Amino acid sequence: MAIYAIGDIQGCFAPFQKLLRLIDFNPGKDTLWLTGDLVNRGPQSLDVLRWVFRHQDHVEMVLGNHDLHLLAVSEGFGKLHRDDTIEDILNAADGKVLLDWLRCQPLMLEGHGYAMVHAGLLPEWTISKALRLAEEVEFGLASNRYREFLGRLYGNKPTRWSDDLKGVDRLRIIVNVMTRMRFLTRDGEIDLSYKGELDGAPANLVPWFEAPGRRHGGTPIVCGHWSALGLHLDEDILAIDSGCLWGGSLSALRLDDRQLFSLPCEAYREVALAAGK
Ligand SMILES: [Mn+2]
Repeated sequence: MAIYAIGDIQGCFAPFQKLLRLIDFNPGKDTLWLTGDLVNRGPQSLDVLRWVFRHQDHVEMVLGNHDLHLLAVSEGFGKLHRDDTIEDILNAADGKVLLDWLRCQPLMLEGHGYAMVHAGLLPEWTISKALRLAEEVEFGLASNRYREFLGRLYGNKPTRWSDDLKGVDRLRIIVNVMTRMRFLTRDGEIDLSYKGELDGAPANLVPWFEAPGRRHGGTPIVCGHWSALGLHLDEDILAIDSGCLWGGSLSALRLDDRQLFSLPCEAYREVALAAGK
């Protein structure tokens, strides 16, 4: 019995299945933790979503920005981008069932001595506070007013957390931190513009997990979202989006002993796209 955390799959169904064979995943015994962004940009988003739905008793996941984008677009908010690959989900006969299930997945979770979130946490949030804030969003998404929430999801503001924030501003900043953030400015403002590597980042930016005054230490955080960062495994931060979609690799980290399993996905995207998948 083992727990494997797997980074952003983004519709790369074939490498995902190959990775499951590599780790000899046994759904009767093992559990998968998925860092979110199950869908989009890759060629087989619908297959990934169907697989995870079918194996939901053996999978725990957190929502990523692409998952939320899919939900928003499915309700008529936001718009499809040129390189989005989620239309087949929107058109599928079982699409509504899949999307209703996806909408009720958490934004953050904790267990077995670890926490997991798609992008990151603000330094001033403890793990228990962050879990409570995630619940506020989860409640909104699971309630019958979820369309109202999805319709006002997009936007980069507010850029600074305050306990006094209310309403949609409060929910939007929680979502932006947990599903989109990579950097903070040195004075603590959320920066959503720079998405590149650590080397070459503007001097006024600091990665969220190195921001001063962090109050969420002690519980290692599993996250994804930042393929340009690559694998970043240290005591407290386990960032495992190794860029499968971009010809990098898809990674599984066995949480019990931190054994890493990585599958090179070189040129996977080109091959899959050429095959019309
Ligand atoms: Mn993401």
